Amino acid sequence: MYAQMVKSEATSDDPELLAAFQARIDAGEKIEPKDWMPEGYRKTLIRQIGQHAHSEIVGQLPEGNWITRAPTLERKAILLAKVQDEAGHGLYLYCAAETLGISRDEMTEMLLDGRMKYSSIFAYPTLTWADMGAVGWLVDGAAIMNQVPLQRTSFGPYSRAMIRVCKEESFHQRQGFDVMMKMCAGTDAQKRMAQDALNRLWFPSLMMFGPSDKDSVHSSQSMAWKIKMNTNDELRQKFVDQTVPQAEYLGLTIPDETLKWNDKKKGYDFAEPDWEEFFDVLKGNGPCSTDRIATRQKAWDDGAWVREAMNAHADKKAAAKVAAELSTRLIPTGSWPR
Ligand code: FAQ
Repeated sequence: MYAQMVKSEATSDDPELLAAFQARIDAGEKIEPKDWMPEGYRKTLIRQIGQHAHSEIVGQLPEGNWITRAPTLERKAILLAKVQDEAGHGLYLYCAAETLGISRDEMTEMLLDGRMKYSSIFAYPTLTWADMGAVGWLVDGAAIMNQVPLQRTSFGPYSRAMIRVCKEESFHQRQGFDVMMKMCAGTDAQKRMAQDALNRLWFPSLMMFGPSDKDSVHSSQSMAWKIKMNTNDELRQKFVDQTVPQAEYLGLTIPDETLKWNDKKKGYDFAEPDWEEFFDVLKGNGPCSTDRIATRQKAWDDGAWVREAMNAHADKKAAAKVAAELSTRLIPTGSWPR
């Protein structure tokens, strides 16, 4: 439905402008906030960047849960830094979306009332310390696979935000793999914990790339506009091909009996996630969906007084500026009382 809407909005724009816009995209030029853009391009970006920002913010919750329970001071400091990075990613992304004419407040309200989504992966719980390793290894690994190409996306502010985000995600992925290496070299119980984390998070990680290409509503238009650089299935395949040898190195088993190297395609054949479960999570029925939104709602409500105070301060400063300008215009400086 959205694809149809995007198409009709795009065609309702002046065809000459549309052709010139597409030519800029095809030539690899960056589109900047003040440039002309089709309404559908703007809306698609707000949807994708906004959802991406919400994912970074909601994504802090499953990890924040483990800061007080990290096994050593060093692990605590590392996890704390990672969670702070995710907050920073959310903020760059909200800023990038704001250049398209929507405010962070509006986007937050849309998340809270269900008009905007966050990544399905964060609707799953983190049950043990090994999940902190698996989140870094698999979830950040999937995020990097998706976001490295987005550094070349056509919208300037989004592509520039992605450059910094990817550098930090790469550190996150390595810290997760490091936790997994430690667990896998530890006691039998620790290794079992690592295997259990992989078992629970493998398919939800594959879902992060979105539905299979045949069910992806936005891919073709988004790729024509270079908002997306690859299809969902292309990136999922690359992720599997990269991750299987890493699991072998750890001595862990990917929970997929059908997993097999396919020499013809030079990649693995693998089982699809349960798409029914995926679409159910998208409807807000994931194991932690209610809790995640309730936590964001509480943070939003608790922060209301800060937003009000900052707005009042900004209004006061603006009023003082206008008053100062008026007074210099009305009273010539030479005649100011001494
Ligand atoms: N979860 O037509 P498509 C991270 C929705 S950041 C929820 O294929 P599209 C960092 C989609 O919105 C992770 N919804 O859609 C971190 C659409 O619904 P709508 C976030 C999903 O946009 C790590 C419908 O399904 N990354 O992890 C999902 O072309 C550790 C149809 O799908 C990004 O956001 C999903 N997994 O492709 C933080 C990257 N997949 O909007 C903390 C940027 C699909 O019409 C700890 N985004 N949907 O109602 C993208 O690359 C794309 O938006 C896709 C989806 C690939 C996610």
